[in-house]
Amino acid sequence: MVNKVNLKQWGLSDTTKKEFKNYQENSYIGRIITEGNKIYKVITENGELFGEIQGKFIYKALGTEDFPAVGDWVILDRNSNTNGNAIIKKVLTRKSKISRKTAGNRTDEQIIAANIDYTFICMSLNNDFNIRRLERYLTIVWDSMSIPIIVLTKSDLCNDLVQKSIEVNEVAIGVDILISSTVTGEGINEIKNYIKEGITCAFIGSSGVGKSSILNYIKGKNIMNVNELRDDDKGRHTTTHRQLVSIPNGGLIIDTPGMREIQIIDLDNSLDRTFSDIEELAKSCKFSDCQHNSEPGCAIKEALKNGTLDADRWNNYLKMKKEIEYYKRKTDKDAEKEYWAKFKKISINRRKNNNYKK
Ligand SMILES: Nc1nc2c(ncn2[C@@H]2O[C@H](COP(=O)(O)OP(=O)(O)OP(=O)(O)O)[C@@H](O)[C@H]2O)c(=O)[nH]1
Ligand SMILES: [Mg+2]
Ligand SMILES: [Zn+2]
Repeated sequence: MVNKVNLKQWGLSDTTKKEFKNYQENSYIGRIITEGNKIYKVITENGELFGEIQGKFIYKALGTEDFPAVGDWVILDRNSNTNGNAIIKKVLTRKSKISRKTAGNRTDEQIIAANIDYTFICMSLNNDFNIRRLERYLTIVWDSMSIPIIVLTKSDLCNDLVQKSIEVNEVAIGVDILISSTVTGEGINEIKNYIKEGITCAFIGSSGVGKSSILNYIKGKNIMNVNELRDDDKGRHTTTHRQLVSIPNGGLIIDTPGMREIQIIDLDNSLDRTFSDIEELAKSCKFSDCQHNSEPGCAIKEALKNGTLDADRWNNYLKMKKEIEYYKRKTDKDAEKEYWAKFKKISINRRKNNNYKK
């Protein structure tokens, strides 16, 4: 069969390609373009097809985190739609993911987008302007392992640009800051400069700041709906689902619906809730600081031995705990400094390489 789609243009990296090579029979690779009701639209070498997750996958998933998200590279059991929807067998390792705590009382992590190179944090220069909120968005993006870029939108509606730019600079050391307007066209070329072939960018930010307008402007046609009737930053969400769109001359953009309230994931709490049975069990260990290795009177070891605690579940718990330790280390002060320095360096190198033109 002749390959119609070059997946490299859809962001396929050598690392992901290599990982895919471990899967042989009945395995095809694709990238999630959009999602609705657990049906996924996937781009493959043969074009777009629909995929769904298989029972085993649902069973194994601990939380929404483990489900495929827009931008994910996945393994499918077929490469055409002719025999019904493809089954998504696996999500390949993510190089980055933007996530947040699910609204309401569920503590599951919600993946907004995966495998992103640059995340454009959009904030409008009029009604939406709020430095504290910008800080929270920045935290989310630093944690995602993608590189944040701040886009101050609707410059045509702002008459104290200098003051606002200074405020943003103060909280965003080492981060590129762009000013844009889809009315005057200001800053659009600067945004475009990042979106090169194979590069995936995500637009995040509150509802109504103009994310979809920028995408439409760049794409040169109305891919995403924009609500022309509303005259402020409030009101209904216009974009209702996340979508990965390819840009002429290379590059990919993931448009996302505006976030109403953003929360940083409360990891400890989430661990307790997801594994309340294990936390409960650990309370009956003989020693309160039991590491569940070889201590006498360990309730966990006992439960694993007599089968009341599933070994897989225990291993998942350990894995998640490790991730949380990592996350905590990463967010403590010294690690944070290191983190900023690293991205500052990337940002400087990028300027040197002249990818960034002012
Ligand atoms: N004056 C001005 N208005 C803009 C600009 N960009 C977008 N708008 C208007 O702002 C409103 C919201 O724009 P959208 O692009 O739908 O915003 P969004 O961020 O995609 O919103 P959600 O999809 O709800 O998250 C629309 O009425 C746009 O016409 C701009 O640069 N200047
Ligand atoms: Mg939108
Ligand atoms: Zn124990």
